[in-house]
Amino acid sequence: MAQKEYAFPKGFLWGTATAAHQIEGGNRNNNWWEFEQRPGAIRNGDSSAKACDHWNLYKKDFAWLTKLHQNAYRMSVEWSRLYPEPGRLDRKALDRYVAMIDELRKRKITPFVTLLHFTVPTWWDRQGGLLNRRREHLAHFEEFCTTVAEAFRGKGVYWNTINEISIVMLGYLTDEFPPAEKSFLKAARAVNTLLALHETAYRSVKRALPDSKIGLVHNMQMVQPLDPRSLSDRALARAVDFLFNGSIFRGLKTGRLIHGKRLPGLRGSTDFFGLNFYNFMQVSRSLPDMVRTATPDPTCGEEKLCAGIGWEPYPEGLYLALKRVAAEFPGMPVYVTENGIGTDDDAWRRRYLVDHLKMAHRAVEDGVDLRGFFHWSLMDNFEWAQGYMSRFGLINMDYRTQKRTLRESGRLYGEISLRNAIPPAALKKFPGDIYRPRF
Ligand code: IFM
Repeated sequence: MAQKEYAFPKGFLWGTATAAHQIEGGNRNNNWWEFEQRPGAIRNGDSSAKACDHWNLYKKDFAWLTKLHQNAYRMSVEWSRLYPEPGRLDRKALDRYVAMIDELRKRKITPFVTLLHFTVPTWWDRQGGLLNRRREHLAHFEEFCTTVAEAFRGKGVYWNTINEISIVMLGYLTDEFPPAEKSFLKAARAVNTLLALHETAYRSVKRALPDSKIGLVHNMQMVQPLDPRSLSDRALARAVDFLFNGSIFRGLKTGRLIHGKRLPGLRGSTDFFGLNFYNFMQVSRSLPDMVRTATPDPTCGEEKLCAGIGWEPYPEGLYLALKRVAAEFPGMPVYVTENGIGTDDDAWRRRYLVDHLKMAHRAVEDGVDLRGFFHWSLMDNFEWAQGYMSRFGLINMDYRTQKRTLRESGRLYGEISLRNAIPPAALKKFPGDIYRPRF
């Protein structure tokens, strides 16, 4: 039987994704930098001080994009770098970001720019941060978004407003994110502020650049009851799904915040959907912390604990997530704005990539208007509370020397981008069925 061809639609975007704080180095004016100073907050005491020194090495890093035949790249602009103090714009920093965008364009790479990827300026955080939804407080973000939009005018940028509202919310449910508090009430309030920040970004960029394409980026959590026969597990799964996914979808569709009040301008405030997909969540009151992100016996290549973070791959979940987005937002273009695995086992990374792309392809065959795929990430980087231990890159980082070395997975991804299809050799190497967790 002839081998199935996994070719993607013409004009498909192939990219990698990064975020300023994780790669640039030198971002000391935001809430994450403050969090990093807390003893024990970051694994092995790692710090983002230098990270990949991308702020200085961006040209070299972008040359890799060309070598990998990329036609798109997702990056973020660091609000605290442009506005280290309220109302004071650092023009030199802005010029550097403009130079980055120009460098990408010179290389015929479409930039996707995220306006808020986890970090907020320290001064803004001290004024109430994500718990303050007052108009004057949000106006600072509006100023930042307008500045960036005007600076990037005419440069063919696609815009991502906020990265992963539901993950930022974890700062109010777990110790892994700042401010590391535990309060459902505050978590819900933070989600509302983040939705308001999304609306602010959408409105500011549209006002400055009416023709621009702007989308929210959502990390879809596939939430399942640990025991599908248990009423209580099923009820918990529904509640958690609403908190992580449903509240965001409903906000975009109806303009309602988590408590049901309407926010003017929120309804319909996304031109495309940015989907980040990594893992699943099984929930039950009987589990420690009520949740687990890997089955008791995952395969996961050499490492028992997938991703070093304990996430078990779930390729089929990407297909299901894409189908859900298409059902929630019929006819809306979708981009997979992140997908990848933190592992030292690069063969496993290649399998992960191939398995997920097969599922993305299946969604396309089913009619999902998927327009691009961004692998997380271009190179290993500062993985937040996990520090540098979790390696997500197509490029290996030696943090001591700043030497970058292309991994086999990088070569494979380059070939996929060049062919706009999964190459036959990769299909042969990772044949048959995708990896399936044993739920
Ligand atoms: O590194 C993060 C990124 O900042 C947001 N999405 C998930 C990635 C892997 O954890």
